[in-house]
Amino acid sequence: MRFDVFTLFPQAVSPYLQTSILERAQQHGLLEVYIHDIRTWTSDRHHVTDDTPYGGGGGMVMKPEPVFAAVEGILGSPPSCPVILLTPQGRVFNQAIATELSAHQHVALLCGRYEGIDERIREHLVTMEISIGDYVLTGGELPALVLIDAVTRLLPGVLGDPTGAVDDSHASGLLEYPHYTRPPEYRGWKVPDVLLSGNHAEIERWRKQQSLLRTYQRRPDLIDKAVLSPEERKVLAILKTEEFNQRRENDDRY
Ligand code: JD8
Repeated sequence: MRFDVFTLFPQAVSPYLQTSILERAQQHGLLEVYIHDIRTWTSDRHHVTDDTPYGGGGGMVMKPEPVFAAVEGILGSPPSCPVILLTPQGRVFNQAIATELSAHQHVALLCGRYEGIDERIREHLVTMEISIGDYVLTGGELPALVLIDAVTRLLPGVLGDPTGAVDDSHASGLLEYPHYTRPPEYRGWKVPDVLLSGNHAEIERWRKQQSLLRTYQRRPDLIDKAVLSPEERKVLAILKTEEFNQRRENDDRY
């Protein structure tokens, strides 16, 4: 899969792509990322990329000419791939959107800065708008990296272990069970006995139960959406009963 990232801060984007899974995916030819500095597509002497907003108000707005020149110069006019703008006004990114995007051969990512981009870019160049969540960032570079990371993990052959992606918390729709590694006891804190038992059926049951319990306690919204097996529904019903009984015991005391 190929990504073209258009940004005024290319130096903010490249380092993360040189780490672990993303770097390996590129080495294996599964992922190609081209980072384009929008400023190099300006045609004025001072390489101006932003200007004051019409109508007044604070801040600066990214000018249309360098952005159109960059995107169309690299991808043609009109581009044949989706052109995604990272913006707080976009669809909120999730695992389903990541899966949807992973089906594409080629995606362009446009990173804004300042107060944002001239609306004509959005209207006539951008084909999709994505936000990575409801909090305020400084620009679209981190969102672009988040998107590339999430999508790349879904590409065939990227994760060494082919079960890795399906085991991920948001892929199964449930949160992950707790993980432990050596030593078996640290500062008096013990690893749960079941994990040292060597009984793989028991371990799997424990992990499934922990996943359900954690999701039920921390993200009940995910439980409502998750597709649960009859066995998982049974475990969940028991967890709810236990919680109910626990609450009654507490209530009886007060
Ligand atoms: C792009 C500029 C700064 C500051 C309005 C737009 C995404 N989930 C997300 N949070 N923030 C962004 C994001 C923020 C951006 C730009 C993405 C370009 N800003 C803000 C407040 C005033 N601008 C984002 N995706």
